[in-house]
This record gives sequence, structure tokens and C-alpha cells, in this order.
Amino acid sequence: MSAHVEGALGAPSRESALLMADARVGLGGPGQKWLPVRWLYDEVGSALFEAIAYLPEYGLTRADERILRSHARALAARLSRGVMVAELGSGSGRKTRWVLEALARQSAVRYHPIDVSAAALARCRVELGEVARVEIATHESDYLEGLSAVAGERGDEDLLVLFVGSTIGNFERAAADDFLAAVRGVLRPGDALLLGTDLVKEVPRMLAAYDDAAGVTAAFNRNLLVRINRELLADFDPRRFDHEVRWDAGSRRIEMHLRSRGAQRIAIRAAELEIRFRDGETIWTESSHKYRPDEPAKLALRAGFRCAAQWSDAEWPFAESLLVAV
Ligand code: AVI
Repeated sequence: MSAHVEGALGAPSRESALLMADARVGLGGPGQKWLPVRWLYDEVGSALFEAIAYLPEYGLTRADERILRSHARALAARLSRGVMVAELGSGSGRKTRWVLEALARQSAVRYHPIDVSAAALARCRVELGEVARVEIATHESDYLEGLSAVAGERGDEDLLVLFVGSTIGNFERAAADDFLAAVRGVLRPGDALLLGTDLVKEVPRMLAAYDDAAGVTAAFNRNLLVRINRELLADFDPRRFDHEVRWDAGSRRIEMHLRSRGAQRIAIRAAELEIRFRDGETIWTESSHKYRPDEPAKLALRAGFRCAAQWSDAEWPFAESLLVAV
């Protein structure tokens, strides 16, 4: 995606206009400064997130991949033949390969990755385009809009929705409930949702996963300021913001913040906004909720699913839960 402000103060692109509105609300008001997590993922942010998946400290993606690889056949065995697959967030496609191959052994598969990023969808096509007996139809849209379009296209076949990688963890808990209920609203009884959730583990291990020694996650976090400079003509100096990671035990979540080094004033010209930071004041840029092993089943019940199976990883506590719409 390449959203940018056209000209000095000309008409912004749709994405930049949304970023501007969020900057006004999240940075312009009193109290804790914050920005929605989605703005971390411009092209550089998405590439940095892919690099994060290789970090020794960040075992989440590899655990998810191991589970999908080891249990893809067991998953396929629990689903009806000829199931249609929709994936919320196309990711790199690497993890999905195992599931698609297992399903395609049973019968031909139609796979619908849904993502707001055209670049991510293009990478997914390259990664999965060669899987035998799998036909890909990409949807460049937000998750619910894309899922409704996919559901509208199908005939008698059941739908399997993949929401892996613990992306659900980046939603606030109440928003996660609402989101799963909205997904359920698009589905028919018997359709399935494969939900990936990162599990609570030792605090030092979780902190290290979001504050790696090579500084890749810090770069991922600071890149948000670079993006705002570029798209909203702001003058953040990313070197004057420290990457800070916190564990909130009450909410069971990792928080990422950008902490101001010293008092500073930042101009966001496209939004005609001046923001003041006190020394040590932060912008809260991401929450990553962690779950107890029994939580996905409870989430499922609240949203109108039952948990039919759960697979987990021994090396890095992570769970994939197969939720069936009731
Ligand atoms: C995409 N999401 C599940 C990642 C997470 O762990 O919350 C994003 C991430 N942020 C920092 N490192 C990885």
C-alpha cells in the first residue's frame, strides 16, 4: 500500500485521511496518547513484521506454523469435503500452505485470502499459486466486508475461516468478542473458524519477544512515526522516542509504546495539529493480548460457536482452536 498526502497540503488519499482522523483523536486530546494498531503496517512495517517472525525471541509465528503443519490432516478430517476457505489477513501464505494441501487431498479447494493490502495479496498469490487443486480468489477489503462477499458467493459448501497468527490478540478483549460475533453472523451453522491464540507464558519471555536484541521490533514500532512524517507531513524525530514494552498482568497483554525523550513539540502539518509531549510521555501503539488455554472455548461460546478441537505447541505456548458455528 502506498498512501500519501498529495502535494504539500493537497487532498489526502483515503488511507491518509483516515490516519489523519486517528491522529487527531489519538494524539490531539488529553490523556494517554494512542494510535490504532493498523497504522504499523505500511510496506516497511509489513516487511519488518515478516522479519520479526524469524527472531529467536519471537516464537509465535513458528509455533503457529508447527501446529498447522503437524495437525493439518487432523483438521481436514474434521471438515466436510469441498469446503471453501477464507483467510482473514493473507499473511505470507506459508502457514496456510499446510492446511490447503491437506484439504486439497480430499477435494479441490477454493481459497479466498482477504486483506486490505494489495501487496500482501500479491505475495500470497506467489506463495500459494502453485498448490495443486487450489484455486485462489483474492479480496482487497477489510475482513468483514471480504468475508460477507465470500459467503455471498458460495453455494451448498461449508466455509472454513482461518484467523491464525493470534491477530485476535491485537483487538481489545471486548472488541474481540464483537468481532467474533460479527464473523459468526456471516456464517451458517456447521461452518468453521480456525482461531490462533498466543498463550500466556513467563513474563520475561513475553517481554523479550517484543523487545528483541537486534532491535527489529523497536524499528517496527518507530516506523509508525516515519509513516506519519511521510503521510501527514509531521516532524517527529524517531530517535527521540524509545521503544517501550510493558506487561499488564490484569489485562494479560503486552503493550508497545513510544516514549518521548524529553519534552517536545511536534507539528503535524497536514492535520494542522501541534502535539506536546512531556518527558517520558508515551504513545500507545499496540496491545497484544495473551490467552489461557481454556479462553478460546469461552470466547467461542460467547460468539455462537462451540470449540470442536484444540491443538497446541509444546515449545512455545500457542493454541489453534477449531470453532464450529452452532
Ligand atoms: C500480528 N500480531 C499478532 C503480532 C503480535 O505479536 O501481536 C504483531 C507484533 N507486534 C510486535 N511484534 C509482533
